Amino acid sequence: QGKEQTLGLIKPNAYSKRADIIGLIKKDGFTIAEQKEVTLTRNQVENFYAEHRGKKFYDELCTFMTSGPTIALLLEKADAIKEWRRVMGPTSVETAKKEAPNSIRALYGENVTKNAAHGSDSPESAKREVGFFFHVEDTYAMIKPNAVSHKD
Ligand code: YYY
Ligand code: MG
Repeated sequence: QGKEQTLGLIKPNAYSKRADIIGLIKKDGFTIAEQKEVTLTRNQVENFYAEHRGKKFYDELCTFMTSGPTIALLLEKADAIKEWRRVMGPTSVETAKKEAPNSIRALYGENVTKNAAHGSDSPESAKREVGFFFHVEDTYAMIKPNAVSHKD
């Protein structure tokens, strides 16, 4: 069975728990092919979450996602897209705590917006979202790691 790739994010509210979350990811059998720490700009988040533009939670979501560092992970596993969404748990932390108490969102989420993690939801979104953060020469987003300063 061939491995599949998906894009995982550890969102700003869970940044301080990144070591624990990365431990769970490895325990669940994912390979972390690439990893990058970024603080997203408003424009980058608005592009990343463009499918949600106009929804009532969009502004709060974009503000939250720029509030601190995010860890982007290129995850590999058989059936990685579905597997990572299973490990993350439901979008709503309330639902996650009821239905998937060991999931990342149940353990590290605070509410439906500050829900600790992101995962691509289809092969098409995985391709787009992996390209958003990695293989920078191929993407319009031009997201750079925090550690690299282009002002020097
Ligand atoms: O793919 P997933 O992250 O599980 O949920 P989406 O429906 O794609 O929503 C993206 C993102 O938006 C979600 O992770 C939190 C936020 N959000 C929110 O703040 N309030 C909602 N009612 C729904 C989603
Ligand atoms: Mg989604």
